[in-house]
Amino acid sequence: MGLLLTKLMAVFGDKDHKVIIVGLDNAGKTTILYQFLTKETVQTSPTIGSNVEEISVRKTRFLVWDIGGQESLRATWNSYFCNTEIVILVVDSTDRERLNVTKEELHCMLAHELAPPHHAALPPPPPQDLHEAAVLVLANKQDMKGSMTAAEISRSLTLGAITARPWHVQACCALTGEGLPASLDWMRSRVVAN
Ligand SMILES: Nc1nc2c(ncn2[C@@H]2O[C@H](COP(=O)(O)OP(=O)(O)OP(=O)(O)O)[C@@H](O)[C@H]2O)c(=O)[nH]1
Ligand SMILES: [Mg+2]
Repeated sequence: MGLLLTKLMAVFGDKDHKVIIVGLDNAGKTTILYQFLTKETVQTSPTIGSNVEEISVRKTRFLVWDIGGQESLRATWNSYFCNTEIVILVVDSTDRERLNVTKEELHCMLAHELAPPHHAALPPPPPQDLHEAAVLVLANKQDMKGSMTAAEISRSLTLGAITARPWHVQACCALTGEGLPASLDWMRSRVVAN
């Protein structure tokens, strides 16, 4: 009943759905955030901290957090997990050398558990981890020669091992926006009743 109500509220557009965008530095996260928002390519610099924007997809509103991916910032990702419905993992499809690091970050993130403090007299607080989040992997930079395909990335990240939640891989190019409308459609399909 709770889930049905959530989905109905999403149809009528009165709830923001929280999304976080993670991935290694230089993957294209900020470029994707602003392509989602403006359908244009923006000049970016490495993100220190995060950017947040509200994106509407046919009356469904997403509050999208783009988090810096430099090594020193990755330990802060878990402070954004609370109430997240969708995790977007952006991969630079030309960065074969660091795909293993991305894989470790992904599986570590999904296994993260943090029991929030709970007072017996109060209703349970919202989950602080990603147990209820769906995962969208964006195989970005498909315009670059020699980029890995979405299927290769899916295999290398062992996405098949994720059985407890919905996940999807989408090839894209943040410079042209190719693949991003399909990504937004998938995100919307996760939070809105069909
Ligand atoms: N060729 C190509 N370049 C891209 C694409 N997407 C992003 N870039 C470039 O990759 C570089 C890094 O992009 P950002 O969006 O700043 O990367 P980020 O993931 O936000 O990086 P951090 O903020 O450091 O975590 C920029 O020079 C972008 O123009 C793409 O699809 N193709
Ligand atoms: Mg950035």
